[in-house]
Parts: sequence; structure tokens; C-alpha cells
Amino acid sequence: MRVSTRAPSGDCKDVTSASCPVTRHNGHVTDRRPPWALAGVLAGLAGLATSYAAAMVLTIRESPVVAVAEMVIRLTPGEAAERAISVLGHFDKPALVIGILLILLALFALAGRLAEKGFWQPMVVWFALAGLGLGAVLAQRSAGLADSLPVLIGLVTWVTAHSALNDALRRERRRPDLESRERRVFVMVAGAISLAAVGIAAGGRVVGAGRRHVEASRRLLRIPGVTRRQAPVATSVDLAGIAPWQTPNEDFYLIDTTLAKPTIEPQDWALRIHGLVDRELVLTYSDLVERELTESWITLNCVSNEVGGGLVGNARWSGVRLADLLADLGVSDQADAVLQTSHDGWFCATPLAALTDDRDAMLAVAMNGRPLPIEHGFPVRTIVPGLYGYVSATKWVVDMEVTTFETAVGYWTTKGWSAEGPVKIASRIDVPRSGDDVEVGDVQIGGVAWHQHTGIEAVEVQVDGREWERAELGEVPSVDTWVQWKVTVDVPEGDHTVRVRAIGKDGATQTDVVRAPDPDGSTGLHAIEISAS
Ligand SMILES: Nc1nc2c(c(=O)[nH]1)N[C@H]1C(S)=C(S)[C@@H](COP(=O)(O)O)O[C@H]1N2
Ligand SMILES: [Mo]
Repeated sequence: MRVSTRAPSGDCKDVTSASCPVTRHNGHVTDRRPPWALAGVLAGLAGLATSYAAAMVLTIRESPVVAVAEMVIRLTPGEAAERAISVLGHFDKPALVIGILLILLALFALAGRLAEKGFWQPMVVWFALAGLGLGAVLAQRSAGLADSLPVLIGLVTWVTAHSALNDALRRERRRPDLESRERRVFVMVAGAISLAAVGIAAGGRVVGAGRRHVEASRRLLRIPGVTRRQAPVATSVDLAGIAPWQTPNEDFYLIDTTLAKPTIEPQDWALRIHGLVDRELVLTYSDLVERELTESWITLNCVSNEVGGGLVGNARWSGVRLADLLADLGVSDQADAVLQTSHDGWFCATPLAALTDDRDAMLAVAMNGRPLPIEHGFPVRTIVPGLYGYVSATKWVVDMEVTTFETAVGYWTTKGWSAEGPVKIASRIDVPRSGDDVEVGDVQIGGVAWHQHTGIEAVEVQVDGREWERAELGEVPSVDTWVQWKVTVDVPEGDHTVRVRAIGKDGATQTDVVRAPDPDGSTGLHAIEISAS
């Protein structure tokens, strides 16, 4: 008896053609669509699994799917979001994530079906989805490049797994007579990919659980007198668009050489102080917080910051003064440096004088009244007012050797950056933004200026080649923080350049000589272009 050659959908003469969904041999009709769609779904799930595992292992942030969900929430108009939340109750976020996963499954299947048509068709789906994931991940607060890795790893997995499965399917199509054996190849490849994906996701979860545990200890940690809110002690300059005087932890810039941030439980942390001291010390976390705690507003900045750049922030740091600690241990006269090492193996050499003079160099345990965020060095980091981070601000610090600059070098010093890193005076225009159109007449210009441990005496602004005009400064608690400033200038019609310069409390004016950050910090004046009409 002849079996109908009518396909479940459509009819085709050449059952081996790429567009034919039906194969016919030995009198059987087999719909080929499910394997193609299945290949797409399996490959997509494998991609999701590795991206999830990568997110767990590399960062403490959410996986790309959750990032997309959060972006959807952010982009949903308030009213619609509220209605959805009231309908779905507390399940709004899981419901959203499940919804996104279902849409993803459909798109994975679509990519699978498109792969049957040719090599490049599924690419549209691959890259559109990866693009969306990247967009969502990078739109998160204080996202860094590392945050895009899970999406990229997921994409590579998806494409590789999909190609392997499609190869198996194509071979099958070329040799319809070998169907059952080749099917086995497909089943084996699919099985291997599924197993690997489950294994990787589970592995990521285990590693991630360790991270979440440290995050939980961190959140529950209360340090008497330290973990509390406190209003900034500075008077803010009233001009929208200037960086807030106190930088929220989530917005604080991040610089380090490690991809997977160290996760250290406070009870597992210890700092060894040794070298040219009379008495060595191994300090535990409870030893540390039982000592007298200080707090201080300190602006931290990175030597790599370009003129006008954002690698600078100001926070209230709480911790133990290093000067007191080192005095207790008795430091040898020969020493002039402290070689600091972090849990992740990063190291820097810090001028001893900056750790023993009257400034508030400290082993910090809290930032803005919260235990240090993991990525900012939890549970303990060093903060030294007046020095760039690369020679001083060791996150996850576990070792301090009192030594000399003759023998000690830091990680960045070995790469050609200068050994001692005193911060340079700098100023930045935050409003208006370069390229803005403004109205002719009075224009308010504002921003921040800093010269930690020297202090800012004045800030001046210049429109084109005119006279320098003095700005009004916010009041600050000490010379260790940045200062907000603003000034109203008269701007005639046309295009203009506005420049800013700071004058330190030592009387020195910020130089206009342009230098790159390498080897000891950028110099030059920040300038913006505006157009008045
Ligand atoms: N363990 C460790 N600590 C580190 C670094 C690093 O790479 N690893 N980078 C330093 C540099 S170059 C800077 S500018 C500051 C940045 O601190 P933040 O990420 O908390 O802003 O940390 C410093 N401490
Ligand atoms: Mo830095």
C-alpha cells in the first residue's frame, strides 16, 4: 500500500531538497521539522546555561535573562507596571522571567527552523537576541565590560551547539537511506550538549551559592557605630546635573584586574602585617572592628582617569586608622614603603609616610555606612587620602609588608607607572554637556574639582579667550574630598569653548599642559563646546 506523500503542511516533489519538511522512504512519512526546531531549542538552552553559569561565576549580578526582565520593568510605564504587579501579586518578577524564557524558547525554535533554510538565516535571531541581552546587561547601574561576558559566552555556546546539531541533521538529509543511524548521531550530539549544559549550569550554581552566601553575610553584617545612614556633611551646590557630592555605592567607579571578585566571609579574613616592624601581627576581622573606628569623607580616583573623566568618586569611609595600628607595631626607621597584597594576588607599594602621618589612611570596612560592597573590597580594603588607587587602595587586602621602595614594586609599577602616586589637582565641567545648545545670555556652568589632601582654594571658568571668572564653591568637611562648584557666565550667540581650572590651597594653579594618564596621571584643562542661540 502506498502511503500518501502529502506532507502535513505543503507538498513537495524532491524530498531531499532543503525546503522540504518531509522525507519519504520505505513507505514512511517523517516530518523533519521537529528535529530542526528541537536543535534550535537545545542549542539555545545550552547557551542560556553557560551564560547563567558565567554570570554566577564571574559576577554577583543577575543573569542576562534577569537583566532583560529588569529592563522590561524599567521601560514599562509606571501605571502598566503597577497594574501588572497588582494582578500578579508578588510573583511579578518570576512571572516576567518565565514569560521571557517562553519567548526565548519560541525564538530558539525559530532559529532552528531558519537553520534548515540556510546558514545565515538563524544569525538574525542569534545576533538580535545577543544584542538585546547586551543592551539589558550594560544598561544596569555601574555595569562594566565584564558584565557582557555571560551574554557573549552564551552566544558562542548557542552558535557552536547549533552548528554541531545542524551538521548532524544535514548529514542525515543527504543520506535518507541512513536515517536511523544518522538520527542516532543527532540524538548523541543533542544528548551530549544537554548533559554538558546541565552540568555547567549546576556548577555555576554551586559557585554562585558561595557568592550569594558572602553577599548574605555582608547584608546582615552590623558594625556598631558604623553601619548607619548619615547625611552628607557638605553643602551641595544647587545646580542640576553636577555629580552628587556623595557618590552612591552603586554608582562608584570600579577598577580592578580580577574577573571573578574575591568572596571572603569576614570570619575567614585575616591581615598579616610584617616586615620591618618590631612586632608582627595577624589581625582578624573581629580584632579589627573591636579597635577604635574612625570615619572620614574621602575622594578616591584612578590614575587612568582622562581629563574630564568619571573614574573618581566620593564616599564616607569607616575603618581603623593605619597610623595608630602601625605605631603599635613599631616601624623601623629604614622602612619607606608598605607592600600591600590582596586576596586575588594584586599588589601595590604605598609610601609609608602617607600611612603614618596625620591623614586618615585606613583599613576601611564600610562605605557610605554600609559594609563594603563585594566589588569594592569586602570585607576590608585600604583607603589613603591623596594617593591614586593604584598605589594605595588595595581591595580585599590580606597582607602588608613594611619594606622599602628599593625592593618593593607594585603591579602597575612593573608596567611602567610611577612608583609613588600622589593625586594631581583636577577639575571637571558636568553642566552643560559638551555639544549642548544653550540660550544666549546667562548660562550656569558647574562641576567638581579635587586635590585630595591639599584642598581646593578656588575654581575658575573661561569662555573662549576671555577673563577667567571665579566660581562659587560648595562647603566641604576636609581637604580630602572633591568640591562642587558653579558659576554664571554671559554667553553671546554662536559657538563657544568653556574651560575650567582649579587652584589648590597650596596656591598652585592647575596646569593647561596636556599629558596622558601614563605614567603618573593626566594633566590639562577640561573644556566643553557649547552653542548659544
Ligand atoms: N585587589 C585589587 N585592589 C585594587 C585594584 C586591583 O586591581 N585589585 N585596583 C586599584 C585601582 S587602580 C583603583 S583606581 C582602585 C579602585 O577602587 P574601586 O574599584 O573601589 O573604585 O582600587 C585599587 N585597588
Ligand atoms: Mo586606578
